[in-house]
Amino acid sequence: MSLILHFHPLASFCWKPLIALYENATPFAPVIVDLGDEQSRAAFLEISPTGKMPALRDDARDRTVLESTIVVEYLAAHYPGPVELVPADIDIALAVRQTDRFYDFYVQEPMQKIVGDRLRRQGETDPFGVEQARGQLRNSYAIIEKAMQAREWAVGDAFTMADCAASPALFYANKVEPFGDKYPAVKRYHDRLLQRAAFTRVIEEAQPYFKLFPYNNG
Ligand SMILES: N[C@@H](CCC(=O)N[C@@H](CS)C(=O)NCC(=O)O)C(=O)O
Repeated sequence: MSLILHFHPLASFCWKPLIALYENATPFAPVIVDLGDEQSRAAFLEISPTGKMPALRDDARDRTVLESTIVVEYLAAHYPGPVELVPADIDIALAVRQTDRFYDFYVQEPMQKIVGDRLRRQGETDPFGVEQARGQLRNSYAIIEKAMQAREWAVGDAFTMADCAASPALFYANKVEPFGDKYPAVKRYHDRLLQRAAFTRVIEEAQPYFKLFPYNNG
């Protein structure tokens, strides 16, 4: 098998390339990284020196690709399939990249801050930072609410890398700062993403690990 994805089934940034791989039925070998296991951690640090996942190894092309967005870009360029993850039209591609950045920086990052704080020891938490992160999520929801009024997918007329980024970002953000009734277009978009077979599969595969998620509510 040429492609090896190093990831963890619960890790939100890892869901982006997983969704991309499943969308195009791209064959790959999965390697689950356990950062709590000395051997697994040491092996992973050889591949990804920052310790951040996902990482994609492509033996056929002798490449190691880091950063979830770059992994999806790499798949789009070298292992294309029926779902055009990064459209050929440069203006649409730029909008896809911009939206992918939006979901990473302004949805995933504040969500990670809130989750990470829950895992801190007593006395080491950062309530001010968490409140700021919640405010940033609500601001992002308002931006998405406006953008998604009449849209099916994040950019253009078809599912792209931007939707790969939005899927885990909205899934986990909704767990830590629920959309409630205030953002119906965000909820509709999230529901649409949940109906994609690739995303359903990723969530199903994460089920055994959800007990480790500190905001797990079933
Ligand atoms: N910018 C990176 C972020 C990756 C990231 O934050 N990954 C998390 C999992 S969702 C991770 O590796 N956490 C392990 C750690 O920080 O020790 C990307 O897009 O790949």
